[in-house]
Amino acid sequence: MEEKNKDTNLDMTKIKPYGDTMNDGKTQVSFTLPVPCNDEAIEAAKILMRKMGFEDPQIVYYKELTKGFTFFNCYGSSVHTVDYTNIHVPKVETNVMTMEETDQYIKDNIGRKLVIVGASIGTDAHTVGIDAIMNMKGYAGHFGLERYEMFETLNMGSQVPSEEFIAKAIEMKADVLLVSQTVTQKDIHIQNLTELVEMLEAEGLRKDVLLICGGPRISHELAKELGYDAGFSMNSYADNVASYIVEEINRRNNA
Ligand code: B12
Repeated sequence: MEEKNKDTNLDMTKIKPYGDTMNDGKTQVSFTLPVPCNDEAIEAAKILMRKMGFEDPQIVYYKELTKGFTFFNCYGSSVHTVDYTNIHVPKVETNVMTMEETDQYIKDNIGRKLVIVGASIGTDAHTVGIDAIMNMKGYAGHFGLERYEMFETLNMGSQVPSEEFIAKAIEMKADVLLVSQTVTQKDIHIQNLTELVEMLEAEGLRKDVLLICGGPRISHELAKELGYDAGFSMNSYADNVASYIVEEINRRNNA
């Protein structure tokens, strides 16, 4: 592109995707159409791109996945913009402490070990998320909750039925329940998370525990909507969760 055609204006009330130059709107989209892999399929993909708000659609890769299904990689320029200045996302607000500071905070303010039980519940077989938060060795340079002196922890792993999870929480007199959900197909995570809350309420336990969920497609806002105290998503670490736990339990103890 010639220098004189470059748009260098950045208006935070009207942001759009950035590819080569400011405001060019360049976006990559991939999808599959349930049609045979031919010229009509490519045209259908371009029409769909225009309907989705992309100018100058280009199909840069396409391949038959199986008979009657075609996969596309497309480029296009988004015509839409977003007012970034008007976005406010609810999130867990915590003063993040180190492991040593958190242990000291518990000794100074709570005066006993806190019991934490975690699991990936329901049909969900993904353990890496809950392990990242709980495992002794930690994740991405952040030690997990098992390493904290003032936490007594149990990581029950994956595919744990809600009944078993609750039974263990009762047995261990858990202060905190950590629930992981990774699979979101057909909103199975909503179903699993809701079922757990309902069972805790039915047992009269909901108010006695700090109930936290997490996963790549969980937000704090969704967690609150589903009846959880907090939700953590990608790029959250044991120290974020630990700091929230101790500050919140201390706040509740003093309420
Ligand atoms: C590894 C993996 C697997 C492994 C899991 C092994 C194991 N022991 O966990 C295996 C091979 C078993 C697997 C199976 C399946 N998988 Co899989 N899997 C993945 C993969 C590649 C990585 C997930 C991962 O480990 N991420 C790393 C961790 C550290 O990240 P995280 O989970 O986001 O965790 C962080 C945060 O979210 C948060 N967090 C997570 N949990 C919690 C909990 C609490 C309390 C807190 C505070 C924070 C927190 O903290 C963590 C650290 O920051 C993803 C794709 C991807 N690249 O993400 C697909 C993916 C998650 N899998 C997927 C699918 C569909 C499946 C299967 C259903 C496939 C199938 N048809 O059989 C099955 C699941 C069957 C079942 N019953 O659950 C889809 C899910 C799509 C969706 N939106 O639902 C993905 C996204 C792949 C894809 N693109 O299609 N999978």
